Amino acid sequence: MADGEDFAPHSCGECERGPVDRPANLLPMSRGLQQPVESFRDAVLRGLALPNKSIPSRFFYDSVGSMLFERITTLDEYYPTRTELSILQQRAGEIAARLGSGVRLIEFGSGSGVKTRLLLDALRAPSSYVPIDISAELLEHQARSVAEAYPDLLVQPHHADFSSAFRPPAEPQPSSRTVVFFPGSTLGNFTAEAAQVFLRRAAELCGAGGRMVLGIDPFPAVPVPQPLRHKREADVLAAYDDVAGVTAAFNRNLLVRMRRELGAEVDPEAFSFVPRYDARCNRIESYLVSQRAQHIGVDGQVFTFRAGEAIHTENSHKYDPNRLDQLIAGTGFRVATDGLFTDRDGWFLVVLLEVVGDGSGR
Ligand code: AVI
Repeated sequence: MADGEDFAPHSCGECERGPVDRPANLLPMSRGLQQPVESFRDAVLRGLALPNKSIPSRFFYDSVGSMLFERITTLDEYYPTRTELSILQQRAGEIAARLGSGVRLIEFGSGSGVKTRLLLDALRAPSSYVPIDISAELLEHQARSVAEAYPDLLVQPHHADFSSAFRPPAEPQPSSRTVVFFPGSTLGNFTAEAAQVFLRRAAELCGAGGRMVLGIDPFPAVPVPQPLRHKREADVLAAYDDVAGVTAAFNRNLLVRMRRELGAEVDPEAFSFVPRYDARCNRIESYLVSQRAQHIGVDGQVFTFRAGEAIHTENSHKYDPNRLDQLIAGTGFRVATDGLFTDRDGWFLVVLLEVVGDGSGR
């Protein structure tokens, strides 16, 4: 399929207005998918056949899951979103000044949210904004809303799976440098190995002179002079175990999705949601645990569960701020001088990375 031909039918009302009122600064969506991504069906059949059952966390985000995630970001317990926002509210100007004028801003994940806007508002005459996302529908919708809000900015949505290799889009117009924006501590959902591969690809994508603005969830907290509240393991765990049960519903939605999309015979309520902090890997691990011995049927296959047997649904890695060099080493980036931006209590960290050499890591 040629570039720009892959818009999914979509019924948000805004997009139904059609090409006539497509903003002039919104370029057609380009495609960078190099290989077909694994479908939900294939991932479920593969994951439930493993000795340690698991389903990749990227399948959380259907329309219901995305809504539940939005609710998570507003929960009292879920500190990452509000603390990262507070950092950007206070320091976006400073960060933007370090990035310079005329940059091409590439965002992994199609943000049209507050964080993207805080950075775009602070940047001086950015040359273009390139949101990259696996969901063509969401991407087109979000890209349009940024294009409408910033009529002088060229918006170039790119449909790709940023967690695997992809062909980057050609630059629509010359820029001073490429900057990758990856907020929200989404890097934490990758394995350590995948995070390294991802950062390496991002450095190559940025090339010489490139920068990355990366949001991560530090644990232990970043040392600050007088924190009002110390960040404890219990705070990290509580962010994934909210009292209202929204994170539990977010996880169980995988089973609801299996029923709806794959006709699976499974009772989501027969699984409890169990998050736990693993100190060895410094991460929260999330599980759906079978409350009893049971069979579940998916697409003609039967999977047996013992009472207490779990489906691993997500890892959310935390990063020791004193060991950032380990995370970055060999990726083609280094932490920029004075490149750590944290909140008053040191609960979140926005890191400014700069490309070493041409970003190839050599
Ligand atoms: C998107 N990601 C960074 C979230 C996290 O904190 O791992 C997803 C999430 N899972 C449960 N709550 C939030």
